[in-house]
Amino acid sequence: METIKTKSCDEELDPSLFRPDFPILRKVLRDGIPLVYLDNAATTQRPRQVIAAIVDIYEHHYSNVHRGIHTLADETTELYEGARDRVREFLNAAEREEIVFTAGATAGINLVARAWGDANLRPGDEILLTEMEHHSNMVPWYQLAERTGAVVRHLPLTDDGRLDLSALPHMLTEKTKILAVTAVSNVLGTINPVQDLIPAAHAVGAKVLVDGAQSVPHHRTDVQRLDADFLVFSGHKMLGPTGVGVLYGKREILEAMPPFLGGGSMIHEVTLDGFVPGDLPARFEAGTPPIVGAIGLGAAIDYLTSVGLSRIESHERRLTQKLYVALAEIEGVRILGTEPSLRGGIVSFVLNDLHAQDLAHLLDRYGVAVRAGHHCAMPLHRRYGVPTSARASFYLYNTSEDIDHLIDAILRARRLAHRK
Ligand code: C6P
Repeated sequence: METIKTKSCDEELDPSLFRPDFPILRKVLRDGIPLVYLDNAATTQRPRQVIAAIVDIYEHHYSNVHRGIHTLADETTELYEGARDRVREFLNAAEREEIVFTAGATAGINLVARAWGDANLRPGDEILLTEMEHHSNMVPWYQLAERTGAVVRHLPLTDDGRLDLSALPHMLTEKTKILAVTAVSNVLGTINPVQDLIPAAHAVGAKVLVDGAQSVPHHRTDVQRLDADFLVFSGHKMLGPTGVGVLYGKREILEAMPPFLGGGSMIHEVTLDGFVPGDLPARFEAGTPPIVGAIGLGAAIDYLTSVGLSRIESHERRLTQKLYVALAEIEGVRILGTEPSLRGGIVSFVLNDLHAQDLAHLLDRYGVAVRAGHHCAMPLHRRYGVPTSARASFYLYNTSEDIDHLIDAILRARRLAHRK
């Protein structure tokens, strides 16, 4: 295993120390233009240490898990279950059985909507979402409502991109069976007060699912302190591989849930008459699980832990502050959402004279990678009266110069667009 440069916890994060770990950041695009990667909310890049862990397993240990009685099967099972231990520790979950490996955040939400939702919701019950949810935290609940006759409601947003908590008392009621809310908006960057929403939901007897896709990679998450019932996230947004994610669920809730996917590994016994489901967490990991993905995620957690999440968070806050101020100085720019101190490292914006997708295409000419579109949050964009936006999002390897490049590229893109 390669070593990772660590620094004292309170020292400001210096991205130049970590950038050499990310081979792709050395990529030079056409005409010798260096890559400026600002699309981290979509997916992050991987350090050598994570790539090495993946290569290591394929070269030295690889087999299926939990099945074989041979050396490779034992080694791979040990690595896979070791990754589960890393995730448990990272989230401060009470027990390793509460960590279910999934294909990603979307798969985790669908699992809960199917397994918990189908078993617990009745016609007229309410599912409370918010208007800022990613489609992955909307569509599975709409599908659940269609199956069960439950009703979906949405907590509204303020004009400046926060949850409108004044609506909470009449939206969160005894009818609410589950509140599903993102911890950080993938468009506005807003950090939601999930620590207050969870006790409020529990007070009316509702369960809470936290969509941690944009929070777990950037902010310290303690599921016991939060008292979250469910929390989901994806490995690829935190330096890990694609195709792996995590569903955290409280043991007593997971134990009471019927399995969702059926297949190998999730059973105690199968007869010609039926089956007896297995124990946690295998009950929810039918079939061959994302073995290499999970092990890669474990390596990513090691990397993030050694850098320090609080330093990553402060670093991103500095970058966000700088970008916010610089964008606000450009004429005709509208930044979606709230002030920098209330948001993570995500800034979405629109220009009054250039379509977001056109802007992103032009930025790419200057080497700057941002996302443009509705970011899988169409209702949110509708709420703010724009069909799409451009989005810059940061991670630990982004530098202050990346923002200078972005601003310079926006100004050049605008000039180019108007020259045509
Ligand atoms: N958002 C973005 O560019 P998956 O695709 O399963 O790894 O993650 C889904 C998901 C769920 N919740 C939130 C808040 C998210 O941001 C995402 C993924 C990416 O914003 C891809 S659309």
